[in-house]
Amino acid sequence: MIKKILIANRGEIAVRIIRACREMGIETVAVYSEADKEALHTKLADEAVCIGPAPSKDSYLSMDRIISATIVTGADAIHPGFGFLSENSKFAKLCEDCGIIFIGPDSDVIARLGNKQEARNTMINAGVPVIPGSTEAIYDAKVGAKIAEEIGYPVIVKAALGGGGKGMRVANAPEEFENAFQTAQKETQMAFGDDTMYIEHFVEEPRHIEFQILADKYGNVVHLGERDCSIQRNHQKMIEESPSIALSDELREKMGQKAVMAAKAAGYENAGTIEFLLEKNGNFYFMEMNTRIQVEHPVTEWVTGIDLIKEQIKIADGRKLGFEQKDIHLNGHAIECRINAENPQKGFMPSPGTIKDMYLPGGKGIRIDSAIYSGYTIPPYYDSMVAKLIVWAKNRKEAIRKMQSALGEIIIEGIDTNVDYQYEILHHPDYLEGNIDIGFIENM
Ligand code: MV4
Repeated sequence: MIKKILIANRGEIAVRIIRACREMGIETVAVYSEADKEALHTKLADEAVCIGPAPSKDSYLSMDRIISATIVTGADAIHPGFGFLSENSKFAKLCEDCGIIFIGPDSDVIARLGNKQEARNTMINAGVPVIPGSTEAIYDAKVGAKIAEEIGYPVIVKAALGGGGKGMRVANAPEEFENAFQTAQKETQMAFGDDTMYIEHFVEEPRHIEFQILADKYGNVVHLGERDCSIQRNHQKMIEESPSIALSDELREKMGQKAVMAAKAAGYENAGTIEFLLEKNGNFYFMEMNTRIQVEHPVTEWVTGIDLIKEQIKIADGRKLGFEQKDIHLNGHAIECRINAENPQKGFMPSPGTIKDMYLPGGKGIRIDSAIYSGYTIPPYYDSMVAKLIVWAKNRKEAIRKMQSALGEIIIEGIDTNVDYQYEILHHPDYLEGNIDIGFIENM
């Protein structure tokens, strides 16, 4: 049985995991960098181990140091949170080899799904709809151009090891292909030390719809409905909601079934997310599978009533899922706004520094997941997300009203934030109508 968990992360997600552990009677170990001595996760955990200097590569990305801290403190398991080592198959393998429970899927499953080209083929074989495109790895622009012609323009060239928008280029016509391919491939080589590419038809003006799944060690898989994550900027999500108003009950059931099929085909265990692109005509396509807990998991927690972090821990501990698909119902509407320390007026430039004073809203249907406090100094080394504001109400209209009101109450002094920008989105006529796609921010 898991008695002690080391949390290989920082910020609000580390705090979120510590809280879940405490409620379950599990001891917690925080790891922190020299820049995070005063961080909330360092203070809240039962034990805290300094694992190195501020730069992530010397601390939160240092596999040896994190494994050492786990062994020294006698923790049974590691929760990787999101980002950092959470989708690193080498790290998961290292945990397995050291007899430490990695709270996530098997290392080979992470590796297989991390290769988007392989993941695509897994889904084709499983009967999950994928975007029309190549089925073999492509290394050569000439070969690619022929395949692009067969797929039909516009096409998008993607990195097999990519995701999150890196190593991706669109070609609208044959004369753009070679340049798009070479640029994407160069970027891919630089970012991943690999130049394997694949090509898909470019889907225009889709929504980003993702399905949350849970899978235990015994082959039980359920989906927990969807999140609409179309409001994003440069592949950074800003607002997420559940359910999506673009889905009818019929479409939800169809996509949910495919999400479960996808997880089963991958031999998946633990919490995961199937990303789909949804076209205006209702066609949907598998894009990627994320093998971690996600930033936006609270909206799913709120409409399903299921604590996803606790479920992750229970699954890793070998427990059977305590519910079936028929037990899961989406109730009401939840919206999350990510609060970042950044200046929208200055191209969203990060704005680290000391929080001189702050006031965060509360009340019925309002949840804040954050790791900031008055007097805290946000270090410049890590992600700029400092809080998540999540609201719930019985329908979308009321949830929007609640979010508008809550955003209006936030005071964070001493640093710049995107709160006013979020407030603007929450009053935009297209957002209010639910008339959104992945181009929303760009076209705002
Ligand atoms: C696409 C696409 C359109 N067509 N693939 C962006 C990140 C990576 N996960 C894949 N991405 C996309 N793939 C095809 N065939 C559009 C995007 C895309 C996108 C997807 C989801 C959310 C925001 C996005 C912003 C720009 C592009």
